[in-house]
Amino acid sequence: MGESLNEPPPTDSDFGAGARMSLRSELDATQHSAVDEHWAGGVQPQYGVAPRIRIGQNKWFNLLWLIPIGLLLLIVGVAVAQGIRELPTVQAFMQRYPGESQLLPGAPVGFPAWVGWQHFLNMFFMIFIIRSGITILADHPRLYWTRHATPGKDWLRVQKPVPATPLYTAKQDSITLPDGVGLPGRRHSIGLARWWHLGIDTLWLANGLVFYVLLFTTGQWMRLVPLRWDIFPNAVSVAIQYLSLQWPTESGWNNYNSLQLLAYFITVFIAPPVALLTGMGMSPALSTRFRWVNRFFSIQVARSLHFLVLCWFLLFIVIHVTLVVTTGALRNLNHMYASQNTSSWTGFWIFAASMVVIILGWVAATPFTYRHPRAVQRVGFALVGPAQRLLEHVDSKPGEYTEKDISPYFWHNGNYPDSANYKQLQANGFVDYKLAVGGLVENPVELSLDKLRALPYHEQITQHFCIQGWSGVAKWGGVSMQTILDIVRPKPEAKWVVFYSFANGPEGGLYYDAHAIGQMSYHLTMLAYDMNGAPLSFGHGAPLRLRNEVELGFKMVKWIQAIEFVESFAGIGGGLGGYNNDHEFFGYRQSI
Ligand SMILES: Nc1nc2c(c(=O)[nH]1)N[C@H]1C(S)=C(S)[C@@H](COP(=O)(O)O)O[C@H]1N2
Ligand SMILES: [Mo]
Repeated sequence: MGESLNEPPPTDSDFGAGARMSLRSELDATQHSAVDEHWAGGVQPQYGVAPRIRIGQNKWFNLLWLIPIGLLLLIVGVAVAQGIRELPTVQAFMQRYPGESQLLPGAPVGFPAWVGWQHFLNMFFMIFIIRSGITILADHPRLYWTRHATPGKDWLRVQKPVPATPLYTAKQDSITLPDGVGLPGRRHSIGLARWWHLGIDTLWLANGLVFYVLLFTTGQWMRLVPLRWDIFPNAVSVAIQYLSLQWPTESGWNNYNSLQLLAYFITVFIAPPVALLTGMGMSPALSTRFRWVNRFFSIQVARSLHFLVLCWFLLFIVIHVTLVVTTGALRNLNHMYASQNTSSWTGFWIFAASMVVIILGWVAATPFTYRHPRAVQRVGFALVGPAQRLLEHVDSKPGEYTEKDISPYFWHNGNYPDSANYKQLQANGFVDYKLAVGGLVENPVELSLDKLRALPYHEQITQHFCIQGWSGVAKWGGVSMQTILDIVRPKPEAKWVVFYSFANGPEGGLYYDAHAIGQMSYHLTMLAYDMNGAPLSFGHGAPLRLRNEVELGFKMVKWIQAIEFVESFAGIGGGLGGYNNDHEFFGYRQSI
């Protein structure tokens, strides 16, 4: 990219203090502090449909059918297992592989108290993680296997097919959950759900790390890791025993049966790392930086796998709880809650007390979130903010995606502009449009589209990551932000760059967003007036929009009317660095 300018910087007029103040006065300055009926512009609840999986091109299988089909398969499975159990070869096999796992010599017997604590904390954290995860899914209730989010190409949806309505937005596609299921349940509450999800994740991962360390320093790991090949035939044997309804004798105090060991191994050592990696696979900053990984492991593959990890955990929880209850509940509860191998009621009462804590947490979480959203935002940011800030320092280069990666469908999102001012500019093909750039700069300017087009052309093919979960690759053409910086020359005090839209946000007041000035000179930060080789359309932000590829989509203001360099965003709008932060409790940095 040549950054040299072949014409002197245009300076026909100033975006002076008065103009900036009048723009600021068009922002909504309310300090929103609760989630109520005005939420997200008074968006009406909209429930989804029963989950459906796509079969072939366009046939959809309703997953509710799995209930009768599963029951039928279970009955058939029981009959088959009972039948084959009578066969001499199967009997010989089961004699040879009775199902118990053989532990290494020196493996510990019984459970120390820390296992009980870790188990409780893990359960406690997972409730919030799972519920908020479901709310995040509900914000774009579709899953895909390619990096595109093409309607009709989803492999799973919990929503009707995408309507053909022009300018249908991803926000319109989001669905409501019952408040006791989602965390929170309200439609498009993803901002708050993410603080829960990512914040508690850090605690869950820390707990897991402590668990790993303790497992390996105490030898307890030997009870969980398949160390001998015969664990697999033994697991088959256990499966036949369960299915034929002649269950193996339990001796979990000493060691687990082989199937149990495999299930625990997956749950402790496979599922959590996969959850972490697939979670990070959805980060724009990471995906843009590690593009070779992202080629195979795109955000949508990551999101789909992340969902399948959830399915594993849910399946595990259901089977685990069922078996704990049906295979000597009191003894099992004593193992985990009282570190003793008896059939007394001690473990049960400790378990019951822990359930009271869990149920209280479960019931209180959503109402608490609606009443104290700023507290949820603050705590969440304290927990995950450091990781988000770290990832913002990746200055990726363009070039990984090519024309053939461009998405056939690019979702629309957000609130469209409808001011008279904008409509008039639009009606005249934006010939009267002027981008005002001012604030803490040496050389404030107003740039017409012609002047913008006369500046060095910058083009990039990049992937857009909407916070809701959809993605799309497009080719953006326009002006590098570096070029704008070279023209206006920010003063040293300038720390933030505020982009003002012509459009209001859903609750009124202009849409705006503040970006750290450091990111403005990144290779992939630009003002786009072209998309996929054509002038930017109305829906995608005509005449000008921002691209900053280390952040989530909501920060990329469309229909830009002005750019202001400031020292702090505290006095702008609600003071939190962006419309979504002020109104929907998003964060001002969202690289994950
Ligand atoms: N002015 C304005 N800009 C906006 C929004 C908005 O509501 N108003 N929505 C944001 C969100 S949430 C996303 S994901 C992208 C969507 O851009 P697209 O419609 O081109 O896909 O625009 C962002 N820019
Ligand atoms: Mo978005």
